[in-house]
Amino acid sequence: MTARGYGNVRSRSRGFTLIEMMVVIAIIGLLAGLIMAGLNVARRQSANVKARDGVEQLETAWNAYYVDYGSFPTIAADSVSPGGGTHYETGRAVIQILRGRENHNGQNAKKISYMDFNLNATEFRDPWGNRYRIALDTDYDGKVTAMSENLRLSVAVWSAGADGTDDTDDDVTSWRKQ
Ligand SMILES: [Ca+2]
Repeated sequence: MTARGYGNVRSRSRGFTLIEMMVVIAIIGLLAGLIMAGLNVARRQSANVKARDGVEQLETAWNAYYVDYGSFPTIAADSVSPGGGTHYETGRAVIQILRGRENHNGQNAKKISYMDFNLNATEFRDPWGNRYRIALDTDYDGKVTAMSENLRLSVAVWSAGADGTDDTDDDVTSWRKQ
């Protein structure tokens, strides 16, 4: 009895076989893969939250601007025309107007601060490095066109999402609350 028990202890302490080592390595690899996948999902979600925050801040800022002034500025400097209709990007002129510290061609003449930006910021980019897009109802017909959508809104703001392309599933928009 004693001798056999001793033998069992010896065989248990002989270490891992090659197959056992391979199984352990495979399991570690699998776990590492799962952790990396989880981190990627978390990173994507946090970027989406950040983009939504930027979109909502810009939407709120422009709506407040309209309440204060009763009109929208026409911003030649930051105009873009993606697929028809004039839109604005969050470049220098938009930032100057919304931060309200300096005067941009008489726009925001009361110098009201609608949004905070870094002191030296000349543009405002989404988490994927692209400027936000803004559509303002500058002809006051109660509608704006944003990407391929006609919206009964006076302000529409969006980020093109991770792929940097308008009108794809990953866009973050002020009118679709995902
Ligand atoms: Ca997109």
